[in-house]
Amino acid sequence: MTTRSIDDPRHPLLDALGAPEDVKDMDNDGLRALAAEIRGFIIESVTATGGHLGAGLGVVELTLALYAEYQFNQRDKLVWDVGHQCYPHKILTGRRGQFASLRQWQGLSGFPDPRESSYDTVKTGHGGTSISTAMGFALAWRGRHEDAGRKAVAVIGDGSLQEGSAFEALNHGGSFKDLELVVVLNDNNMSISPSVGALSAYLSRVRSSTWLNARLRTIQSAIRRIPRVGDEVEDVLERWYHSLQGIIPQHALGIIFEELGFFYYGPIDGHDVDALRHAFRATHWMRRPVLIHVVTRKGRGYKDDVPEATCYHAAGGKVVASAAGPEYPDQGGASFTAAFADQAMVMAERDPRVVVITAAMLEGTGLTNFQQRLPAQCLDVGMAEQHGVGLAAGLALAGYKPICAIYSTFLQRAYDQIFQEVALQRAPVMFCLDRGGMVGADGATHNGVFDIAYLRCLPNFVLMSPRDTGELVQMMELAATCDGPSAIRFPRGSGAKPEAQMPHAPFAIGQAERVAAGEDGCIIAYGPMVYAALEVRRRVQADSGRMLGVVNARFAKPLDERLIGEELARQPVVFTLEDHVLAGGFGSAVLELVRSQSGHLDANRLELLALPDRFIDHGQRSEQLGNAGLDVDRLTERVTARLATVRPASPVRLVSS
Ligand SMILES: Cc1ncc(C[n+]2csc(CCOP(=O)(O)OP(=O)(O)O)c2C)c(N)n1
Repeated sequence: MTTRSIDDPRHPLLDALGAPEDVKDMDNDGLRALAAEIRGFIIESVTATGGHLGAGLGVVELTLALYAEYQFNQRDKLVWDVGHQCYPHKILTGRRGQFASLRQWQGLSGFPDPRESSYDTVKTGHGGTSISTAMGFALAWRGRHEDAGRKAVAVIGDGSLQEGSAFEALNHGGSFKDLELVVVLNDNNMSISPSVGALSAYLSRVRSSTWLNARLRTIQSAIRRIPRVGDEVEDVLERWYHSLQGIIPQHALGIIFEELGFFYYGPIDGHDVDALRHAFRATHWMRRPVLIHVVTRKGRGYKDDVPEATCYHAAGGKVVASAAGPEYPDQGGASFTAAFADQAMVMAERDPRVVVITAAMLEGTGLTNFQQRLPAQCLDVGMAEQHGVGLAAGLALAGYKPICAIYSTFLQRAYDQIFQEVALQRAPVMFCLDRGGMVGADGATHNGVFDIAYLRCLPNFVLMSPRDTGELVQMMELAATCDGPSAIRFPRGSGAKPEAQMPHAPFAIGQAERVAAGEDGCIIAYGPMVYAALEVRRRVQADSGRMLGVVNARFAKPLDERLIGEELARQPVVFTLEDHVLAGGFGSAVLELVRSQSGHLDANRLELLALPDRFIDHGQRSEQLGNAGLDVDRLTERVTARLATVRPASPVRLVSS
């Protein structure tokens, strides 16, 4: 690890800093120098470990100014939206020494986590939630009459502000005239890629209102000359702002937010510590919802002169060696994401009715090239999963063939749209759920381990998961023929290399595949866990001579009742295997099948291998799976232990693989 010790001579101010409140004793020159140290530390540390680089670099001054003006651990509360920008906050709150372990197993989380620090209000990773949470604190204080002068501060990016839930919170928050809620809008005109949509265009107009900016600078420098800013001056300031509304273009004063009941302050330069501190002070006396519009540059300080589309949203970092070995199942082939995007392009070029929908995840879902080549067939709806799914339903009902490319974890946002707009109408929307299963370094907020459960209970859905990238292509073709909704889940990372993939025979909806024969038991695996099952089979045979059959389930709904029923009827023990929680998952579906045919099938022969009923933290996927008892080593142990309880069958026969 290249990260320096915390006594690095290049960070004297950081070394001298005790509690984050110490920044209150620093003058603004000192804060600027501290900002430079923090930036240098983040760049060096995060380019080594990997992690969210750009967002944190953009809010260094903002974080310092917040800590200089508020009292977060005692009086006020700070809620970061998404949380990927919290590295400066973590550094200030005593976690600098742990940055070498960032996003590694049992290391520092890349997101806020109250288990790490009492300065972290909530554990987050999904966007659009901060205003609601902060408002909850503000309302609770108000209800207990503990709110006087106490601020609940939400820091939200312009990308996350597009989430429906953020708008819902603005709508509700603005209706409380006396709520001590502060929303800091961190506007860098970026989501992961450049922000999209009408709100983004509006914010651009506000930002470019140079006339207004010039006046704001005048106001700020006038106030700056006053040693202690009294209520009287602030009152004048507020009236001045309101009087400006009559004479300048309305959009320039954040009229949207004003109309929603917030006092709007801005736009201000989010890298100007003086301006930030004055904004916080100037609004501190106000007993009403306030929105402070701060303009920052994402990735500030890191190769500033190199224009980069994603402003270094995330840095890859070096591959961190781990005792658990390489990530599993990362088998050296093309990534599932790339295979999905290539196939989507093939289908879209063939049929102009095919439209892909992404919710601010163009890069993550592999669709950048698609968008460049077929822009008319690629809709980036912004960070708005609910709308994306509702839109897909409408398009499908109108004769289009929408493919919703949304990560398994983020699709949770759109659950009611999936139910009503899609399932209830039997709208033929194809969901392609990337990051199904353990995702690694992003951890518990991002693991996509609930989708089978939340989709399987909805009538009309077909659920499938490919064993490899070749089967993903087949499944997308099959899903395109469905007359109702379908969902294909596939994992992060790469599958088996093409030459290592088993042959791909055509198949129909609900048809599983026997990939290896054996009479001592059978593993019915879902998705890429099929390759893990084959490896377990190999090891079990080598260790004990017992031969397991392996079935590629392909479908969690509808199940291949005939094939699975046959295995359950003839094998001494049947294991189901999935990278998903036990409750409601693929194994649960098989158990339900057994119960529905209890006259014929014996539930005691069934053993469900799935994720336990707890959240699993960040680390490499191999470590996460190991912790859950689902890596190949532990699977082999668990399967061997169960096989020891049943009599071996003979003779052993090997059909394939
Ligand atoms: C509900 C949800 N959808 C998608 C994401 C993926 N995501 C993480 S950060 C991000 C962009 C956030 O943009 P913004 O709020 O403007 O913050 P910035 O990174 O620009 O500082 C997205 C889309 C997420 N975290 N949560």
